[in-house]
Amino acid sequence: MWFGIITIFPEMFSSIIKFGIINKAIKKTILQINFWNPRDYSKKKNRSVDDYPYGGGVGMIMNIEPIYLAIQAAKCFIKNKTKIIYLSPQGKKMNQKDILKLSLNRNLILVCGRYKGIDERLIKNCVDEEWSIGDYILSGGELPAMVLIDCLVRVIPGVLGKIQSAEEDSFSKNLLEHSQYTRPKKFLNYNVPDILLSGNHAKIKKWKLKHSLGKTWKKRPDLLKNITLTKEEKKLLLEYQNKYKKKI
Ligand code: 4H6
Repeated sequence: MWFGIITIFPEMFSSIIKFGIINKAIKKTILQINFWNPRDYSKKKNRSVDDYPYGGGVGMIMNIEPIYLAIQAAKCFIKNKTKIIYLSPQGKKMNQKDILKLSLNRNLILVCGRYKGIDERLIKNCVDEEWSIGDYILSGGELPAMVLIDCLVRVIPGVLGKIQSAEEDSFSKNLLEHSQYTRPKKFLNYNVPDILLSGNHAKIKKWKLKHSLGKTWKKRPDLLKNITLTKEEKKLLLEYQNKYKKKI
């Protein structure tokens, strides 16, 4: 997958490029990231890329031209079909389903706004999709762009290995993961649930599903409204709920 990033702060991205699975994916050439800085396309003496808003008001607005030219340069570089994405608080709030859909693109150009955002004419005429990472305000689109890249890279086949398919299973079911444990079996007086140490794979599978359902019911009941449970799943959740109610 290829990303062209339009940003006045390309250095911010070193935090994700240098570490973890993004770094690994770049080394494996599964992932390529290139930058275009609107300042390089500013025709003003001081390389400025912002100006006062028409109609007055506080703050500055990013000029259309430097961003337009930066996008053109990125398009010329990649040549192939590419979608232009704008990260903004006004975009559609993205979820894992949206990520899976976006991951079908080979190339994406991510436009990172600063100041109070970009001249609307650029968004209307040059942007294909506007996305938000959540209902809160950041000082720039760079962090949302990094969030999007991280989400996309980990669903590219061959980046995560085996873990991924398992993880996708639980997410495609729209459930939270069950609790996880590792060595030691006992720490202070805290124990690992007996079933997980039993070696009985059928029982363990049931336990995992039950606790996946139970966790979702306890922490994110809104997710349960979107799915229909099988008879077996209903039974397991009921068992979990009865045990939980006895404890409190
Ligand atoms: C575009 C337009 C995305 C980008 C305006 C971006 C939150 C998200 C930005 C702005 C972002 C998100 C600049 C408007 C600062 C408010 C950059 N914030 N803003 N939720 N900020 O995905 O002032």
